[in-house]
Amino acid sequence: MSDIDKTAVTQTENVSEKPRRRGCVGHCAKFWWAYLILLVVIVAVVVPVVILVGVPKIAQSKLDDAELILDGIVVTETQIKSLTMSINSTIKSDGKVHANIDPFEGIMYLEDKEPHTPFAKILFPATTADALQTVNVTQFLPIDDVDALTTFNTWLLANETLRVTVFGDTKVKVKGINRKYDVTFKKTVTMPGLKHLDGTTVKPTWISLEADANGNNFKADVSIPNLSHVAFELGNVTFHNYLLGEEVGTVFIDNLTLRPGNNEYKMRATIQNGPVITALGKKPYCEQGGVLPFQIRGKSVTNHGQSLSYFADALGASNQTVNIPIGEAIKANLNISIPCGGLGGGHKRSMGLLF
Ligand SMILES: *[C@@H]1O[C@H](CO)[C@@H](O)[C@H](O)[C@H]1NC(C)=O
Ligand SMILES: *[C@@H]1O[C@H](CO)[C@@H](O)[C@H](O)[C@H]1NC(C)=O
Ligand SMILES: *[C@@H]1O[C@H](CO)[C@@H](O)[C@H](O)[C@H]1NC(C)=O
Ligand SMILES: *[C@@H]1O[C@H](CO)[C@@H](O)[C@H](O)[C@H]1NC(C)=O
Ligand SMILES: *[C@@H]1O[C@H](CO)[C@@H](O)[C@H](O)[C@H]1NC(C)=O
Ligand SMILES: *[C@@H]1O[C@H](CO)[C@@H](O)[C@H](O)[C@H]1NC(C)=O
Ligand SMILES: *[C@@H]1O[C@H](CO)[C@@H](O)[C@H](O)[C@H]1NC(C)=O
Ligand SMILES: CC(=O)N[C@H]1CO[C@H](CO)[C@@H](O)[C@@H]1O
Repeated sequence: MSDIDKTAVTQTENVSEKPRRRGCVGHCAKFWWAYLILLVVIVAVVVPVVILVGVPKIAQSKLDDAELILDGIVVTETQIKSLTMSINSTIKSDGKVHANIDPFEGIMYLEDKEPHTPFAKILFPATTADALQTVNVTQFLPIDDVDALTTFNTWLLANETLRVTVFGDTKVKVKGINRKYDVTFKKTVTMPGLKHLDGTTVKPTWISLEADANGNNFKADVSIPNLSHVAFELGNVTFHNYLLGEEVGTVFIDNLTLRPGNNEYKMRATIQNGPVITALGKKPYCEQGGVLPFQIRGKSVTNHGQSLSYFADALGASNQTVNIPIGEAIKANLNISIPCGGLGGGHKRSMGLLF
């Protein structure tokens, strides 16, 4: 009792004005119970307000200040209705608040595409508020919204950068306080996109006027640079192949998985000879050794027998121009050089080209 009494007195000394101080002793002694009630009220009201409002606010603002970095995303076992997604991420904060964050389900959506529609739901594990921590998750992901996933893939493929938001409700427990608070985890990350697979190069290795057993008359080494932090297992991919605005054939790349860095693959194609030979005889191509500007655009993606529209439609949304040194390959493989103005009729007939 005396302890509380003393506290109450101390309280009044701080509160009271100096001139009144002398009178306090008697006054305070007489109304000690009033001060006690005041103190109890302060403890009863202010402390819970701090705990219920202040701490969660601090916890939320610390969480808001933290930075999420997506170090890598790997998409494998791609099927029509599901895929496996692995994410390596780092959360950076000032580390000043010691807290534990509960596991939570975070949705991911494109920040710059309204309405915000999740293309993935990821279960994030429990984390602490350490200054730097890595959060790596691997999970089986049913595809709930194939349109949203296709849009994400399309943006990832087309854009130089894209903003992805991770959003989820979770709870935080601050060290020393015996309860959990609701907080919202919301982070927008800018990630590099694939820029239409810019920089893809195709080096012909074999060219023939007659198709092989697969129906192909063209083979090449293709190098696809990956500017993003995302890797995906695509499978067997085919592309429409255009030359000077006209569709001239189909390109195939088998067992394709795009990874960060250079992706070296064999490609094969079935291409109409006529339009290629004609183009080679045209200016400016005949003047620069026959480098032709082909355009390719995704046509189909099949992985282990499953047709994956969320990749095919994304790859099919845009054309990528690839300059291919066809003239050189024809010279090397067929010993034919095509001059400006094209081959004479006799030459064409002897090559079996009637067009
Ligand atoms: C995560 O990091 C590990 C270890 O460096 C690596 O083996 C794995 O491929 C990475 N995964 C992703 C999704 O980047
Ligand atoms: C998590 O991923 C990072 C790379 O982003 C890697 O350095 C680390 O080893 C990974 N940790 C585990 C446990 O796989
Ligand atoms: C990303 O690419 C898509 C498809 O090409 C386009 O519609 C969108 O405006 C781009 N978004 C940004 C932020 O560049
Ligand atoms: C791709 O290029 C071809 C031929 O130039 C054209 O017909 C087609 O409309 C283009 N497609 C897209 C999506 O740009
Ligand atoms: C693609 O993978 C299959 C096995 O999954 C294999 O039989 C085939 O030879 C591979 N094709 C190429 C071009 O690598
Ligand atoms: C690609 O096609 C080949 C031949 O049809 C097949 O052997 C292979 O398994 C396919 N690869 C994938 C990943 O579906
Ligand atoms: C290429 O063709 C020319 C004539 O058109 C001929 O003289 C030359 O021997 C041929 N070279 C080879 C390697 O066949
Ligand atoms: C983000 C990333 O990994 N980019 C790489 C893409 O490929 C080029 C060429 O190999 C690398 O230089 C980049 O670092």
